[in-house]
Amino acid sequence: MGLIFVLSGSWFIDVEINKVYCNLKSNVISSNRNKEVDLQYVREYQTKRDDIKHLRILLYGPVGAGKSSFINSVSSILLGRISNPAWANNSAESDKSYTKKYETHKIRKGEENSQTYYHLVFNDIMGLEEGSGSGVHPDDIKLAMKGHVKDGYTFNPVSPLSIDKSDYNPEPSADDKVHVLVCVHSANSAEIKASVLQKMKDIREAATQLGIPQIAIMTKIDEACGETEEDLKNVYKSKHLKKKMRDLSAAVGIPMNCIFPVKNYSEENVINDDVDSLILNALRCMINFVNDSINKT
Ligand SMILES: Nc1nc2c(ncn2[C@@H]2O[C@H](COP(=O)(O)OP(=O)(O)OP(=O)(O)O)[C@@H](O)[C@H]2O)c(=O)[nH]1
Ligand SMILES: [Mg+2]
Repeated sequence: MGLIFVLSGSWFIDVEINKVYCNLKSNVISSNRNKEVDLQYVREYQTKRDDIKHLRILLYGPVGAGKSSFINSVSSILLGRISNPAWANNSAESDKSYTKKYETHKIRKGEENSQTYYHLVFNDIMGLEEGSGSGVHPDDIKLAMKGHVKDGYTFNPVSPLSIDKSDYNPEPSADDKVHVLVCVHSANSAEIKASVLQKMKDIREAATQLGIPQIAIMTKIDEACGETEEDLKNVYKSKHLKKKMRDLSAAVGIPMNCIFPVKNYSEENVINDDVDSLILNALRCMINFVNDSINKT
């Protein structure tokens, strides 16, 4: 079922933040040891429900926040080499037309001829933008959460998918529905604009009503401050990032212990343990939240 969080006063928030920071800090200190454990956990994960073959993870957030890069990064970590499935089948990254399509990204176990997949799938969507008529329509995200949006559907910022369209799935299975909603936000961006924030709140409320667990990923921590640019292990020492996470928590109503700072693979051509550790920690927590939720229903 959905997680209900109450942020009641700054004293409570401070205590919670400090507790979370202590836990996270000790995690990061032993991060490389945890990486192998978390990697194995994610690779071997299977749901306990017969009707749900894979966890469906839906990413949403402002344009350019790093949604597609997060999917690419997870794929790279699981494959052990840089891979960019969320940018596949597209002429050029700068074209961006592909971001308008709803697509399920599965990650193959092994190389190209393998027919088996990890039990996590990702749905990447068009980014949220200011005002009506641009960016993904929030109603489309709500339909996607319920499993009504078929793969290949092209988002239309002006009007959401309707029941009479062929891209509308009238009878979604438990597998088609979204199992965890991930808000993606950049640590290196200015305050979220009011109209985007309102859309994010609507989406979150709909997810809560549907009993979908929610977390947030704070991307681009490598660009947000000198300490993390120098060394990602400084992530929980950085006062600047702590403030950014606290601001995000207050703005979107996701508690600090459900916000995960990460750096996506963006320019690298080899994988890196510090990048992997932070992302795997986020994935592991996602899986745990979903398990708590789907095993109850
Ligand atoms: N340095 C750095 N760059 C990042 C990170 N995540 C994403 N980027 C870069 O930010 C840009 C936007 O990333 P995308 O993954 O396309 O963002 P998106 O949210 O999918 O964007 P839309 O689909 O247009 O809404 C790309 O140039 C990425 O390489 C990160 O953690 N660190
Ligand atoms: Mg994208």
